[in-house]
Amino acid sequence: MTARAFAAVDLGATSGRVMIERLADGRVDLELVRRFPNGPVERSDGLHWHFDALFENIVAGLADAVRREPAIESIGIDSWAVDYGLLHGGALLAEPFHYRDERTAPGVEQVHGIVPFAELYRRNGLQFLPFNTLYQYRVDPRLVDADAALLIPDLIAYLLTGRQVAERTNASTTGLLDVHTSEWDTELVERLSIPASVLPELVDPGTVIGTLRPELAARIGADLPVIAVGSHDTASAVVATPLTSANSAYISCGTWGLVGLELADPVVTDAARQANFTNELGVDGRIRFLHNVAGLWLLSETVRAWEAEDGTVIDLPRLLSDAAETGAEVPLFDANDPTLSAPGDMPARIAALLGDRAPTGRPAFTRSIVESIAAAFADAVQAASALSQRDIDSIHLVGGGSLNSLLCQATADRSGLPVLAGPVEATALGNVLVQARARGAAPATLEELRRLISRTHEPVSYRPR
Ligand code: LFR
Repeated sequence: MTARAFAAVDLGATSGRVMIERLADGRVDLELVRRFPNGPVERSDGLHWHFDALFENIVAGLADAVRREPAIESIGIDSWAVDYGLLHGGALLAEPFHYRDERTAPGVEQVHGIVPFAELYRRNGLQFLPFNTLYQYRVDPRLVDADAALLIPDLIAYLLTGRQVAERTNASTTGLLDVHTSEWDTELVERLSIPASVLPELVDPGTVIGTLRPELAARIGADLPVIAVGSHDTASAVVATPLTSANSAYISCGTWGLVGLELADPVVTDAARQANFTNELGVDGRIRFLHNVAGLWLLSETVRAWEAEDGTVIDLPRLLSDAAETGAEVPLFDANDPTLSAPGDMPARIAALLGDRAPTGRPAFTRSIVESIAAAFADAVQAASALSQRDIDSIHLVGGGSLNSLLCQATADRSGLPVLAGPVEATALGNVLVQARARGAAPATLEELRRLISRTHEPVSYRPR
């Protein structure tokens, strides 16, 4: 059988990738074409994303992909959520802000002053995160000059095709989507004095957004359609998480660990609000009932600080194996402590939380981080189970974290549940499966798509000890 090929643009908070994925004989295989660094850049007015560089890398990566695989049929784009670019007359008004920028505090106060959080939660179903788009909009002085506000994947799709849309899974992270109807909550938008005219038409994953603008088609070397996928990276990751039953929880672990369940209906109870669980929209109208836990961010920022101190690159596998030797009896800290959110000296901030319990050597300090993340994962799985009244019998851990065996084992040990790790590239796989399905090259239901993933990517199993 000839393979059907698709291109995935998958942007994470620390790196972006362009990948080719091929479907043939009931398998889906990946080829990495280009990986490029990403991260916060400090400007005079705060933390931003280096958007021009990202876009250039995407276009160059797509051109490479088409050179390697002329049979590519379409392009899908996913990224982290909540951040956006403002457009006026089709031009970007400013470089998009990074969600870790700390300018949003007054926005939170203003929004909650107008719509108390309990009401907000009943309307949008979102956990409180200080960077949710609606808080960012409130403090963005340029919003009044804009004629469109596009989340990052939608912004890229617009620059590629010329069409402005809001893909629904990611739109659900703005806080402005009605959790019950999945439409813009126009009354909420009005109460918050956000100009409704900046909110584009909503589209579902699988919709053809448009075809490449002629000048980009010429650079990339093909006249390809851009198809909306689960453009929120976590939505794409959940598509390709090989959940086998309603009793499986998932952890999509990269910079963040997104811990939760896939549900048919939102849970917006007082208890869910108090536990800070979110009801983000998944592909095919499923609900991603989950909680954000600080994931590998804590480790990568720590390693970054140590590397700056040493002036050399740290061998991470070596550090983790040394950490494995130290034993699990290390002090724990709250991985979700708000003081750990911004970039900066992570070891010092963690040490401040641990006080005189802080381990002195780097391996034990690393172990403390890994065990604290795992403990937060286990707590979130338990909370998801209690809040949704569902028994959980296994955890699927996907994304970059699935390669960290110390973290996978610690999560199994602390939750008392088997952890099934992988695929590491769940997000890119989910991105492509939705494109392939839209083009008739993959089966119709999420369950069938997940069976395709389990056939191709056998998970690594960690039993609780
Ligand atoms: C993961 C993620 C989370 C979102 C956070 C910020 O990459 O998309 O789901 O809460 O980034 O956008």
